[in-house]
Amino acid sequence: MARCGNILALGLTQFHKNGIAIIENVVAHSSLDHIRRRMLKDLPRNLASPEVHYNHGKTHRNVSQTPPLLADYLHEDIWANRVAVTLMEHIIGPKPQLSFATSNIAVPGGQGRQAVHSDYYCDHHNFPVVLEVCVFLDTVDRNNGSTEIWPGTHHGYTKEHHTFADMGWIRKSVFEKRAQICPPIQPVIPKGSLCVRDLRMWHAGMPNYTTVPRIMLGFIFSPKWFGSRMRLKLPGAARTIAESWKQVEVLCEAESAKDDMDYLNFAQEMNLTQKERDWEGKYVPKHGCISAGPDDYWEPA
Ligand SMILES: O=C(O)CCC(=O)C(=O)O
Ligand SMILES: [Fe+2]
Repeated sequence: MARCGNILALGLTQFHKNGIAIIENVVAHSSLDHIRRRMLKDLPRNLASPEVHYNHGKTHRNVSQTPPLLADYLHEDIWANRVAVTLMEHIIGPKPQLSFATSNIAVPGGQGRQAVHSDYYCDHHNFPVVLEVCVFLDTVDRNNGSTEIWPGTHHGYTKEHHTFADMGWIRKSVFEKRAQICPPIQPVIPKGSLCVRDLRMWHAGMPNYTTVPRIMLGFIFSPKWFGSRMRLKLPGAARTIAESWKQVEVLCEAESAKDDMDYLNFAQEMNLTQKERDWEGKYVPKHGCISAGPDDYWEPA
């Protein structure tokens, strides 16, 4: 018990100070390897698809890929990890809702890097509400594209500091100033860890200099009162498993997907507002369409 108490106290301290808590040794390697094998097998088909979703431009080769949404792959220690959920419950309240699942793959051979950005591209409350659990399927470091993170940037910044209305990229003058107080880091994160981060915290996808794709799964949680408008689409058997987890509430579309669903073609749209998306209106995140240039990222002097 004491040990659990310590982890919780440490995790909460890290989270509130930095906007991210990294917890080691909480995911079974067998769960990670199982999903990793399948995703590596899916990757060529994802890259060949006309619908492939590149983040921050094509040349950087950071792609989103839907993880396998099949019953066998719904490992609870990844999708609804109890240590992560306990930490989240102490931040955003009981039984967080899971409404979005995706991944980012840093494909070898990419040029450049991502812009310094907050994933919270729109107006938000000034306290922690939307959290992401990130799970790397292998150890990450500077060499294979550990995400650059900007500790403490979940506080004190808003949409006012963004370059574009709906992308979350941070103005150069703002991140240059921040770097003088607290420069970013690329942490080493051992396999079996997970990260709980505040969606407001700045970060940037980095190059993968190895020949092995770096895969990071991302699961978005929010409190019930927030009323996330996003929904997962799971086939019946997977949905039954997800809905059996007592510690979280998994939000699914009203109708389950067919058992032979091609999950690679189901890319969820991000909506971090409390309203339905206005498909006709001006609010369309253009995250995937524009390449980041040197004015969008930070380099030490
Ligand atoms: O792949 C990564 O390390 C980060 C990706 C990311 O932040 C994004 O696409 O929004
Ligand atoms: Fe991001």
